[in-house]
Amino acid sequence: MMTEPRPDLVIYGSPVSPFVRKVASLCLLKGVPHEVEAVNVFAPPQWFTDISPMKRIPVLRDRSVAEQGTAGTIPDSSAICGYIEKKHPAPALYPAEPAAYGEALFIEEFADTSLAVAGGLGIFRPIFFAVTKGEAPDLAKARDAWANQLPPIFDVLEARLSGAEFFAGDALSIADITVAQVMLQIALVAEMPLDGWPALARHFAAMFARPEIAGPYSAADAIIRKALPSRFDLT
Ligand SMILES: N[C@@H](CCC(=O)N[C@@H](CS)C(=O)NCC(=O)O)C(=O)O
Repeated sequence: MMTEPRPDLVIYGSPVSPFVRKVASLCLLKGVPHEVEAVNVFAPPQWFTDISPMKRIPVLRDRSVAEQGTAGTIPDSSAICGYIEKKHPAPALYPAEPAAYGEALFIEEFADTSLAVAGGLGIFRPIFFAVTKGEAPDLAKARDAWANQLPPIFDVLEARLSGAEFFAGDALSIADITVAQVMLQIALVAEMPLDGWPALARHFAAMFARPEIAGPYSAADAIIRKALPSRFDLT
């Protein structure tokens, strides 16, 4: 029987992390072979602590550089995606034009920080972490985040899309991938009515229709649905 060669790129983490899924989507869109190797970031083995200075997932290993130790490893999804773009330039997932490039990096950062804090710490964790501990989900906290923290963030995204299909440079980029995977962190545990943000709603649906976005999300969904069969209505 033929076996697939071992891919050079290993993403350490879990598809439950939006930042792991962001890197996986970038690899899929570029057709770059990769694998996701499970690491529990809340009880990490020593070898992982050694390569993750911020104690976070994901960390990338490029086995073509080194198979162990710090050499050949890169922490942080943004650094990882920049590395993969340089190593596998086609198809380009960062705009070439300077202003569009700057906008793409800003939207990536905005999604990684503001959106991820509101959606991850405000909604995903109070629901899912509670359920995995056998506690009742903190729906009051999640509802407050949905009602008060997310709308100003969605307003920024809606305004910067300004009706376009993509966030930067009229083409799919790291900005679209990141926004989609971080928004999907909310969708793992809650309904996502985006009626007040039509361009963002269209963008979200179009991104989810892509197998390179939906595939990593399905891997997370399979894990979440075991503990939480259905999603909550936060309205
Ligand atoms: N800016 C980092 C964020 C990574 C991050 O926050 N990962 C979370 C999982 S989604 C984590 O590892 N958290 C561990 C912790 O909070 O202790 C990136 O883009 O990679």
